[in-house]
Amino acid sequence: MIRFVTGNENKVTEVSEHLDVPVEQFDYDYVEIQADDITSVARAGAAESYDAIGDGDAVIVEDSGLFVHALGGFPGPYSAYVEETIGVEAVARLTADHPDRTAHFESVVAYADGNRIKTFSGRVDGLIVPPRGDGGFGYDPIFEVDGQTLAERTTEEKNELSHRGQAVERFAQWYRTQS
Ligand code: ITT
Repeated sequence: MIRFVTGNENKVTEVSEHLDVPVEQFDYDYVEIQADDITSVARAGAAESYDAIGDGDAVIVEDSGLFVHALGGFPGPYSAYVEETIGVEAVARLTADHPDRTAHFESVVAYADGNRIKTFSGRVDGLIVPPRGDGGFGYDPIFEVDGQTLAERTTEEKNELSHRGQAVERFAQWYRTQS
């Protein structure tokens, strides 16, 4: 059993489909520190969650963000805040007339067990487009890879190429060597 500290059920679905161990969602709202890189955010979140829950069981957290190249990497670590405030369609409109519509998603899974914190990252590159598709969550409808947005793919298809799929796969490979 892996304890995944997150308030985002979509993340739990994706991670559960990817791992061959059961995943338990733990809804603890850790502080997301202000940092330019999501690795620091994930590390701090895993350490805080492990200490706050306090029963000695290992935890993972996952932090992710969308980095739009024409906008200097915005919204990056602030992706959740920007989604909540202006919404994903507004982010697509910001680059609609820009010659460079490239962007990438990053994901970092951080594992903490009291002795150590380990991080595993993933990245997928794509293009910002007007929204298409009704699968996935968050920025999926405006992020296109190989002609399809992530919202036009099934969870399994998304996991095969996504930032989170890669980070979780790297975590899973390491985790299997631990028991
Ligand atoms: P936590 O409780 O795990 O923090 P969260 O939804 O707040 O859940 P983050 O802080 O990692 O997650 O914020 C990530 C933001 O990027 C948020 O707006 C997501 O909707 C978006 N995002 C992350 N991964 C995504 C993906 O695979 N597809 C689309 N949007 C994604």
